Amino acid sequence: KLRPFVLYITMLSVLWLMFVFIVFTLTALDDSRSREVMDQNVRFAYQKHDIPRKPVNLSTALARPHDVNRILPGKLGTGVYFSPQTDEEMRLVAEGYEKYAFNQYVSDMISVHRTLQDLRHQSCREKAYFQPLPSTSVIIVFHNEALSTLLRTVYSVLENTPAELLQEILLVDDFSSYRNLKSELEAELSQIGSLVRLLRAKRREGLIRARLLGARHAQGQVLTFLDSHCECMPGWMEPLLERIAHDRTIVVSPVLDYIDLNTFKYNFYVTEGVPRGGFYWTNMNFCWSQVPQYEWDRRTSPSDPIRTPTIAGGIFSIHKEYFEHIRTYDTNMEIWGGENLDLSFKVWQCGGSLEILPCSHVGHVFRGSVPYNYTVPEGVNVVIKNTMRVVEVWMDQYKDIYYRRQKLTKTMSPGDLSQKRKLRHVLGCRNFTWYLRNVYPELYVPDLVPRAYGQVLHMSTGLCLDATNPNGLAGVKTSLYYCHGHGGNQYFEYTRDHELRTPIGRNWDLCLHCGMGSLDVITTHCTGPSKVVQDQLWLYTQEKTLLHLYTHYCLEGTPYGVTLATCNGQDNQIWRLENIRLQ
Ligand code: LR7
Ligand code: MN
Repeated sequence: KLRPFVLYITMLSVLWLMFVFIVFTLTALDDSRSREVMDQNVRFAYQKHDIPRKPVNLSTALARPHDVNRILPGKLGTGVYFSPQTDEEMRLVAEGYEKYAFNQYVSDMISVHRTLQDLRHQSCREKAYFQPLPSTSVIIVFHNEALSTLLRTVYSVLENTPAELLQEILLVDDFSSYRNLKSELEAELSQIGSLVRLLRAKRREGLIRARLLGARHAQGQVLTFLDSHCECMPGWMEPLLERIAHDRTIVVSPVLDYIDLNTFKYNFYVTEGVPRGGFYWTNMNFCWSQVPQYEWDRRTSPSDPIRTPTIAGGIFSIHKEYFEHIRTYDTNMEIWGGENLDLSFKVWQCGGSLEILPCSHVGHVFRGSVPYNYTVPEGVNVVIKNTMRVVEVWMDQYKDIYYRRQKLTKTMSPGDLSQKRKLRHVLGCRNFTWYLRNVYPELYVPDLVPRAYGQVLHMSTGLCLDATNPNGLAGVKTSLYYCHGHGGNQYFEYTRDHELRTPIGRNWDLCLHCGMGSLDVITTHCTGPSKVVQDQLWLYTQEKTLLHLYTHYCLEGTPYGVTLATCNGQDNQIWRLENIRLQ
């Protein structure tokens, strides 16, 4: 009589055991997810204003918390599209932009440990680095940097650099004034240990002397400089060090991917799209330029270095002894600007070379403006002063191309240059003509002495020829406008080849042009004098008319614009060119 009962109990127990087993298995499967949640709550609480509070010691920092990326904002380099909902959020977002010129609020939401996907070409990921590589000190200077971007820079170095290659990270505080930055940074760094050292400038030194302060303390064989708002991709360091181990006169830069200043999305450059460095003749600023075909042809593999005429300046590696050999930086340069072209010209002209290494990637937060002033207390525009120190020492007679376009330089002094000039002599450096021919042959070189330059004044109206072309678009109609004297769209060079060229900032200029089938006078890309059709060539005559060589018509101005018309010797066809050097 008991039998059915025993059977019943047995069945129940079996069912119960199955149930327990299933629940247990499911829990085990779920373990990875629960660990993430634990990470979020215990190790890192990346809620607003909470980033630096969680202690992170070196072993956890080096352990690459990959799992954190799976659940947090901005994971793996994605962007955070945040729109503020409350007044308070709006205020905080605005304040972040104001203080840092990027979206600090969003940066604070993103883990300072976020890892990036290794998006590099397969040949880079598979490459083995044979040599015993030299060690490097990473030097990061900052002035009033946001804590989250600064820490993310530091951790991305710690978490993406093989320990045996990283001598130390030197943080140089260039006399920051923002409250709490000091104490909060110190609190965080005390958790990391002696691998990261913090140095402080006793007064505002500017980024150039601040970097030198770091360099003086560096113990690694190679110096690697980073801006204070960067993220390094896995494998970024080995290619840099390997290249320098091969030849210490090569100064190397990673590909600079851009981190969006609004969303902190990491944008990766594939090798075919990588730009290299150039410069603008107009203001002698650094610019990006296309890698020319001859350079693609010289290379045989996607991981080969790309030679570059200039580097952006903030992110590069250089052998410490070579840096000292070329006497480092010009210590008379202030705050920001100029040092990048100074180093670029010096390295090339004095026997070294510059390369971008496609297997090394570092992201940088590119900003439209900087949140600090370019003027020092004495009121000097430091960018122009620094730049004058560059063109005076390295550019020989080509400096005039810059000077004639920058009126401000006429009232300014570059300061004492004797040491710099001596250095060029002692190092036996080549001249700028050599640099242009051998390093940057595709660059258009403006006339050293053009026929005339400056404004083109229309006599009868007193107005000036104006390219009306802020974005440098080809084919925009030219007009007359009141003379503002600021150059820009009203600055023309009447070239040896009889073009009327206006530099638009980039290194391709626009030319005054009138083509077939229309009397509209436009500005468009210069085609050069070799072209058979002379639609961009003008003759400034004894009678002060501008004769269009293709049509044999004259440039005529009206209050409404400019056109071509049969030459008639009337006032509205008379123009005055400035700075006539050659008829
Ligand atoms: O007085 C200062 N003291 C500083 O320590 C002014 C700035 N700095 C720090 C600052 O916190 C930052 O870490 O110096 C670093 C560079 O300043 P940014 O980020 O305001 O400059 P940037 O990125 O606009 O400027 C580029 O050009 C500069 C010219 O002097 C430097 O060479 C920067 O290092 C350089 N940045 C890069 O090369 C990254 C790629 C940008 C491009 C193109
Ligand atoms: Mn920067």
